[in-house]
Amino acid sequence: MKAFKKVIAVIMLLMMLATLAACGTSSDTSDNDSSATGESASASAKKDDLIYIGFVQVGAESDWRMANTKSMKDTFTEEKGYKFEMVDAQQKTDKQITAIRDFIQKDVDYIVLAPNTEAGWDTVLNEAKSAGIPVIIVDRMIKTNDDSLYTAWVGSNFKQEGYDAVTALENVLKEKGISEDEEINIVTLQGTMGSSAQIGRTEGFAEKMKAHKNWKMLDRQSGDFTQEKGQEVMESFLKSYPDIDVVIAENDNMAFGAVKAIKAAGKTCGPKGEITIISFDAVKQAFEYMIAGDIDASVECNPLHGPRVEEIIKNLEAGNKVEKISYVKESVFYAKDAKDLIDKREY
Ligand code: GYE
Repeated sequence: MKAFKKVIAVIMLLMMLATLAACGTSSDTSDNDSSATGESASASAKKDDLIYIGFVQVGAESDWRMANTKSMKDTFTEEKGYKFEMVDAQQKTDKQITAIRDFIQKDVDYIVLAPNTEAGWDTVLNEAKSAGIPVIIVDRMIKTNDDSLYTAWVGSNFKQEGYDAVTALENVLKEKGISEDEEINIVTLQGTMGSSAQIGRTEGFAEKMKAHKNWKMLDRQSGDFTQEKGQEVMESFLKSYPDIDVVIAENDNMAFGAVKAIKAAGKTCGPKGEITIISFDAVKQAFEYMIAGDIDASVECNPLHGPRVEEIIKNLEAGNKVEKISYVKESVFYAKDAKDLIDKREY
């Protein structure tokens, strides 16, 4: 793709120069004009050497997202040969679709898409395909029947993370000495509805919790992956349900909001508290909350995708085949280990 574009660019440049040379012979100001043209031609040739990447980001809703944006920006620098442009879609799928169309207009070399929600991508990705622009999907996934609409995807196995949250809760309850006959009342703060991270975590948790007859899901509502909304939803849960034992927060930031709501309601949480909190992401601040004794465990979700996407692009540039789907390896962290691990956390 890149090579083809370069050939076109060189042909166009040669045609331009030929036209200008022809003009130059019949113009009085030929010297000035041709030297000026020579300069801008070499400058644009240099710019053409950069690999132009259009990154369509979800938003800035969480610590995870900020770390993800930083990883992309730190990776795709001009020194390393990239022209990088990012659109923050403020958690709006339609803004992302518009951003893709803009990048097609700008004729970028690659579109990197972190889709907000899974549905509705076929039309715009077909447009990218017709324009010959490869699309690399990162983090969340899209739902499509046409695999040719994207070149590769890299991200987390969100369903596995849901399973891991069940294991984490089993371990925490055991640690707290709670038996399998006690009824455990659970509420879930869900992520953005229709996003892969929400769907996988909700489904994974629901599937594995069936093994525990004493676990009861009282309610599930979306806090849209933000601290503010997480807090709001938790406040309403606390009003509706006086006997919550466990909060599953589908990301750390909503868990931070939940901690605030729980404390404001005069209740306690964490390893020594009344309400157990299990969250997802395991960002650095979650380790601080675990050390403070407010969160019990966090299921890791790694946001450092910049180098992974770069690897894919380098391979494509070299004409190598790339993996269509690659998952990142992740684990679970518990409050009791947080102090020893916090300094090693990269995000
Ligand atoms: O868990 C959350 C963020 O898609 C994995 O999005 C990502 C999720 C992450 O807002 O914090």
